[in-house]
Amino acid sequence: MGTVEPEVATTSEAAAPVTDGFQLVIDALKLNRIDTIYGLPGIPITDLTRRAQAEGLRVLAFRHEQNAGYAASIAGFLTQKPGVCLTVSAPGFLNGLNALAHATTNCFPMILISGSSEREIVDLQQGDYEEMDQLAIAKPLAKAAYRVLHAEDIGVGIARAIRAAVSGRPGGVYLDLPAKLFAQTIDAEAGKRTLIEVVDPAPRQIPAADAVARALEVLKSAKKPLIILGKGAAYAQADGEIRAFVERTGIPYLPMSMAKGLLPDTHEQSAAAARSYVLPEADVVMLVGARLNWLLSHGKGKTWGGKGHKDWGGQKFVQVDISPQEADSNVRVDAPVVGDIASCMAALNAALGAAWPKPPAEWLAAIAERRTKNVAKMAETLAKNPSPMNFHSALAVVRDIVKANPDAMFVNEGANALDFTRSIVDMYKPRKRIDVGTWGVMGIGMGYCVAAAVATGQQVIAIEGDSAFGFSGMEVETICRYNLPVCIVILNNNGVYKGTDVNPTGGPDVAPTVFVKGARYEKLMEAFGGVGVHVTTPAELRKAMEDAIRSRKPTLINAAIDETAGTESGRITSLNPTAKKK
Ligand code: FYN
Ligand code: ADP
Repeated sequence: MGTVEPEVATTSEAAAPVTDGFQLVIDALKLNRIDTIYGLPGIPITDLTRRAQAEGLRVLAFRHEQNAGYAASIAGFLTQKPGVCLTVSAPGFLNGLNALAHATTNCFPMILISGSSEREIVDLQQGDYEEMDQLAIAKPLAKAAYRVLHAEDIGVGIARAIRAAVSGRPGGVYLDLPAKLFAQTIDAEAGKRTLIEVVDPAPRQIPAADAVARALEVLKSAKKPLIILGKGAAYAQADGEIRAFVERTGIPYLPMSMAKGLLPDTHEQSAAAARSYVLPEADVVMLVGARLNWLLSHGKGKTWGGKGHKDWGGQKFVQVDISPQEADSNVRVDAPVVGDIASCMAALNAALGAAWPKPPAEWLAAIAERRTKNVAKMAETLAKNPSPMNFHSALAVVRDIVKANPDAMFVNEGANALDFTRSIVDMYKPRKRIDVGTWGVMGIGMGYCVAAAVATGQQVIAIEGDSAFGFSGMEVETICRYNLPVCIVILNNNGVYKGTDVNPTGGPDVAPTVFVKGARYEKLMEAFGGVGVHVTTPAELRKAMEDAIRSRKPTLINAAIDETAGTESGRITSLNPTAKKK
């Protein structure tokens, strides 16, 4: 165990103060107002975590690097500053890679900093401790990847990493720091001069006036216009401009999962409850920070009114995005507006004019009719109180609790636990809902909880499938260690999708989708000093959630629900080649 080294060490032969690699990394982060590190100590970065903490950075140590990485990635989404994840070499680095790729895929700014082994030995493949060419491995998964070999270059390395992470389309950046670098010493004054305070790391990108005019012209031609808001719109923190545009045009909008709450889900222009009606019916669709990827059926096929799987439904698309390459990635985009969303929406609002015609009344009435019908159907389902409790009766409680606590951060992962929650639990404020994202990944849960609590200071509510929770469950120790106001609700139906599969051979192993029946997950929280509650009814769930929010204590509520509840692959059964609709 090393001791904490002084900020400025002095060599025996020279009186001039010197600094070292550890210190320069910390100084460079601080200079750029990066105040939190999510990571896991070990060789060669243990002293970096100690010294960073001694210097006033918040260093949050996790039990597995993947969770620290997911935390960093979502901190980037929530704050527009790169979330930093710090790991050891080879295995720790590899554990962090999943999150790095996740950040890149989801357009979240994140920097994965990993210690690495001695270059000379790695390159000659002489079998070093944790030998691995990490830079080469990280490159295809990152938006950018850099290695720093000399202490004098640390300032440049951190500056480049920050710019790459947050400018243009945000993404994951890898920064390779070999062990030897940390111990290098240089003159302290000279070292200070090498540091860079990044000026304007995410420069505004103003859209061209003709692109804005074209977009409005296409929109104006619509009989059935629709706006789709994606998580890029949430990231942009342009909430006022977005809301103004939606309300001034009167166009119905559909929030993608993490854009829920950008306008309150109860907004009269929300078409969320008429999704499968508006997508094929709309004639002009404006995408704001949303890609036409699988989550939007690639803009074609039956979802969009096309005749076959790949058939274009005939819609025109307007796409507001920071990436000039995004348009036409799946179907033709008639009016790309390239720029940052804040600047684009401001320009669109400025060009709207006072007399923008509202969409035809028949379109709005048809949507309202579908919405009213679906909302009424949902209300009927939620009012039931079956025994045992099921997804709906549990989520009816969660819906009320979130309504009463609109500032709470909301984490959600699972299959059915994700899909039911998304459509049942309304969000009221921007950037409150954080979930599995572009990949539908399981495992973001506890990392997101930690980062959401730390980055926002708000109460966190996590709705977890029992399978999803398992990917990061050990981090309840981290949540307890930092005493974070996190209330985890596990919707426990004894398995993946549901708990009723049987082994067709009659052999001793249970089916691959089945877990220990009646597992007592709440005891995991109790083991570390948090509050664990086992509930079987909506009333018990309500009380447990209210207690958790009132006390702000780390709480895990194990909500036992009907093990027959749930469908294979939730709402995305069509992607599962062998799924039987059950
Ligand atoms: C939505 N809906 C509502 C409401 N909101 N009804 C009543 N009231 C309210 N407030 C209705 C909506 O109209 C839909 O019905 C239905 O609920 C589902 O809405 P959702 O969730 O918006 O739509 P859908 O079709 O599920 O969206 C497609 C999707 C989504 C691909 C965007 O499924 C998704 O985000 N999936 C992510 C899945 C994932 O990542 N899983 C993790 C891997 S799980 P209809 O209009 O009648 O259709 C591994 O197995
Ligand atoms: P969703 O899954 O919610 O549909 P996506 O992740 O598919 O959202 O899309 C997000 C889009 O937002 C990406 O294409 C990305 O380039 C874009 N984006 C991210 N940040 C900004 C920003 N500040 N300004 C403009 N576009 C942005």
